[in-house]
Amino acid sequence: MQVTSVEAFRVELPLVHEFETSSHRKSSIEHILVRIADADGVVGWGEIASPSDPFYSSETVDTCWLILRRHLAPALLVHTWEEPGDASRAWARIRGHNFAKAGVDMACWDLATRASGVSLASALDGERTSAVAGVSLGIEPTVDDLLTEVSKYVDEGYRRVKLKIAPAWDEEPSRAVRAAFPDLMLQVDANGAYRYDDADHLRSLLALDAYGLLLVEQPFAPGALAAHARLQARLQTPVCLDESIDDLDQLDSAIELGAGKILNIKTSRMGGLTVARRAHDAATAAGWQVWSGGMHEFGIGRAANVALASLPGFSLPGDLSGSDKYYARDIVDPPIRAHDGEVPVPYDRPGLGHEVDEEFVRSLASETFVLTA
Ligand code: OSB
Ligand code: MG
Repeated sequence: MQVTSVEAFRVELPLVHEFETSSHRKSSIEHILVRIADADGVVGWGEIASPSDPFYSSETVDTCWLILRRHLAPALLVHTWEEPGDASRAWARIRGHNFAKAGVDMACWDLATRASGVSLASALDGERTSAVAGVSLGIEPTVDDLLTEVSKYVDEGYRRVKLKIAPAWDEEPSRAVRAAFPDLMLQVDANGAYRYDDADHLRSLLALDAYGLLLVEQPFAPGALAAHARLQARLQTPVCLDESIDDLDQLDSAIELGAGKILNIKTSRMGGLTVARRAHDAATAAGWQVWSGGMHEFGIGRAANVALASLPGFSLPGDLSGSDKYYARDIVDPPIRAHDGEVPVPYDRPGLGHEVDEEFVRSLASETFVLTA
């Protein structure tokens, strides 16, 4: 395959409900949408789901825009590839910038699978017909507000809820949600807000064993693999890594150290579907469980996450809610929806399985560029 044009759009959508994590609060999300085409006019779409601020990772929308325009798009335009899994060879020399890479990699998978008329999920060797969905709930002003949010999604059929936690917002919300929903699959995500060497932090984390959680996600800073291993040795609840794992070498180190038992696989954080699929293979071979995480994706990135979650090892519910949890109007048709807490995998439609509303994307774009071969 040979990509002959790369077009990019900066698009911002308002969130239906403000989202707060241990680091900050947001009311809208800006992502970069990537449209590639080949000489036959086949089109593929990808989404660069980097946050605007460098609080989750060092990337931002601005750095992604720059790397895409200056490095990734030019490299792709001179690269010939057979399989979508080989497209990423175009940028093998470029270190880091995984969110930017993930959007281009996704567009290549979409283009190749549309060209051959197969679904992305079947091209990835997916098997699951639906992905069990879970919602990720931000830090709320009060525990009562949180319980209202949890009730809303439980009533909609979601069977798993993830709570964002931070020091001083951990035991109380966990206890309250567990008391109100004894059978709910419940897990927490600290986004690295704790330190192993802080006695209060450690006490709060160890206390979480009382609430029957599926997992505790990323308690410590990304580089703190040894601290995660020390915590896992003392905690019954499985430790899950998110920000710590950007590539397969870090995953190898985490497995070797026993820094957890579960991996949150995000297409964006791992630099694309190609690496994410390998992470699934390596983690499950080592006896870790995996699940599909999200970055508040619009419909393109969300569809890619659903396709990835069709792989057999995705045994835990993902952050795969319908796009209506976040956005009143999405940029794809049909929109992505959960039914009884599950998102169906569209094996019967080519590529991502959802058509991009190009007119809507163009009308929303605050900035665009096109590069051609
Ligand atoms: O840590 O999983 C995270 C959103 C933005 C940045 C980091 C995270 C998240 C989420 C949202 O938890 C999950 C979703 O997209 O539903
Ligand atoms: Mg996380």
